[in-house]
Amino acid sequence: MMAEIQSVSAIEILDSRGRPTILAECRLSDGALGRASVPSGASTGRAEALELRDGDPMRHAGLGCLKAVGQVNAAINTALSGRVFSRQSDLDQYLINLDGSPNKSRLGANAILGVSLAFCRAGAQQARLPLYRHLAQIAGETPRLPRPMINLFSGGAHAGGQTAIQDIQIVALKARSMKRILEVTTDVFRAAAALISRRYEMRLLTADEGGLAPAVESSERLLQLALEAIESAGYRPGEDVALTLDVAASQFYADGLYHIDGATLNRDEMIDRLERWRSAFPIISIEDGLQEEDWAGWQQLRRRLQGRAMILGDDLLCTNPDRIKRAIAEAAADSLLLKVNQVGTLTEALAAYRLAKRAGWQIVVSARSGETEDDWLADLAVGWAGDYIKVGSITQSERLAKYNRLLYLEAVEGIRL
Ligand code: 2PG
Ligand code: MG
Repeated sequence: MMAEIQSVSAIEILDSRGRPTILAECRLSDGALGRASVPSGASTGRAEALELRDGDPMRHAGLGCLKAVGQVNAAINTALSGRVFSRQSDLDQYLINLDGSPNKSRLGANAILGVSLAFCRAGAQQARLPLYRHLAQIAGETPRLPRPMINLFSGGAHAGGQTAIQDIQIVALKARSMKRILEVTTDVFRAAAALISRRYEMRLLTADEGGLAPAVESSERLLQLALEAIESAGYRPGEDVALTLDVAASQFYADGLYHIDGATLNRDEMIDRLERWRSAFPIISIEDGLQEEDWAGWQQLRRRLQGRAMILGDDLLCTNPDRIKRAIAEAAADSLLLKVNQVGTLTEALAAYRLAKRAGWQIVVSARSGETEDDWLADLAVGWAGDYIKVGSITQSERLAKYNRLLYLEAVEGIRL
């Protein structure tokens, strides 16, 4: 690849929560054009790269992205125009150096990621490859479909905090195709919706990622409802359909304790509770079961649940290679939630991915709670051969853009699970 950049540019657009984000474009001198938009989290980890926001209370309650847009249109465009890059990693390293800060706070991780992704798309167009094939070449992987963990119930920061834990997701374990996985998922989703409207006479309100968000009394009640929904849809819990959790424990941790559904638990009690849930429900993965700085607690949790549930690090790891190295060395997790915008460039995300893979970890490629209709994440999960993908529920188009792309790659490009 020899890509001479003619120009890069960005505009401010809105994400699925109606908050500003960035759409970036990269034009190469041979005419190839790449365009990509950047997602944004709500339950963010403290070690994430900095998302540059305007802080101007007169626009979008301070969440505007005009500063980041300005960085792309001015400093980044001036630095990149006329420059030739032969690899994605060269462009990304150039951006990292241009920013010069440890957490991308000067140019903004949103500005940098927009350019990194737009350049990748332009590179795919130049090579006349679908994006997933271009990404597979960059990573040296063989494309395959990831198995989705699909949001059924939401709580926490994505649903107004009506229950403590953030996501209860379903995984169609036996399904052999993406088409079948989505059939099974929609069956369970419909059954869950019917169950809560019948039992609680609740309107079917959905949360940020499109999951059902009934105001039931506890997280455990949601787990029971999920189990009932699987059964009433005609599937065997734990055999046909399993559950995965994003506890997002940092969100309800304060003053050294976990404030969960009316109880106050210390670390050991929180681990006991997770183990009890693991025994009572068909849970195959627990994300952020403890708060993001409790490395010793994570070790304990992993020891207790090893082989029974994936110990999946999101806020703990923030897709940050240094934190992943530490977690491998200390046996604090055994799976990586990969969110490219937590670290800010494709190349750093790939480094995170490779570290985790080399350690024998499972990889879950993840969207953010604030998403756009862009579908690059599906191509990334396929091109990098992620084990799982987590995109949210099946009711909103910023989520379906990714599922529908996976369906397309299966049906038209012949990619398999
Ligand atoms: C998470 C993500 C996606 P957010 O915690 O895993 O569900 O949420 O984007 O708000 O960090
Ligand atoms: Mg999470």
